[in-house]
Amino acid sequence: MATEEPEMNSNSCKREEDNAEENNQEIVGLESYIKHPLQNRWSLWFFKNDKTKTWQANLRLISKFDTVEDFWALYNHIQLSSNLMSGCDYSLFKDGIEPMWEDERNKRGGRWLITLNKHQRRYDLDRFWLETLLCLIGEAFDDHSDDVCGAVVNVRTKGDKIAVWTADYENRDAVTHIGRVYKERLGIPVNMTIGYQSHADTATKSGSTTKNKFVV
Ligand code: MGP
Repeated sequence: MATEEPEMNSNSCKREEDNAEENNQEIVGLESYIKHPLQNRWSLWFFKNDKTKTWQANLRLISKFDTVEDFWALYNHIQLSSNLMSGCDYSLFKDGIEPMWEDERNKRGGRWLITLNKHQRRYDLDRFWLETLLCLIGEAFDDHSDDVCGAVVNVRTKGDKIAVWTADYENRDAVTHIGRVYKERLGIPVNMTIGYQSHADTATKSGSTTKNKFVV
């Protein structure tokens, strides 16, 4: 009996090995066709400035995605921001949030704004926007990623803009953490500051600038 035990064990080990091998094959098999899920579903919007229409009527939903693969399929299918006509925007927002100040999830919020000079369209616009998209879909802001609503790129002759929109300008910790991480991810030098403005201030501004609630 005592001699049978190791044999039984080695048999059962063998069987476990076989199972593990089969399971591994199964995992490798599944890996190759299951898409990699994102934490959130995202909507990509496009804005084209048709002056005969209202601002809201110029806004169009392009598509939604919730996997890494579908993100790249969409990204590779559409024009780079630098190829868009002036006056156009892309917006990427969490599913269910419309890319406008009025949305319930935006109306108490604000944005970290990156203003680009004219030379930066050529060198920075597309890589900054892609990095912004990756920050969003990759939930780069740790515990504060829930405060992120979306991001917008405005293509404008006077200078392009990119912004990350957050839910509540009173959430100081979330806003400043998001700003610090975002600035670092874009590789903006420490001696250059970026500002955060509330949508309420932006929507009611009278001059060309809106006062910053925070800077990093
Ligand atoms: P814009 O497109 O964000 O910036 O806002 P742009 O074109 O650089 O203009 P500037 O004013 O920042 O120099 C342009 C205009 O679009 C605003 O003045 C609003 O009339 C309208 N608009 C922009 N946004 C983001 C909204 C919004 O969320 N809701 C509504 N109702 N109008 C908006």
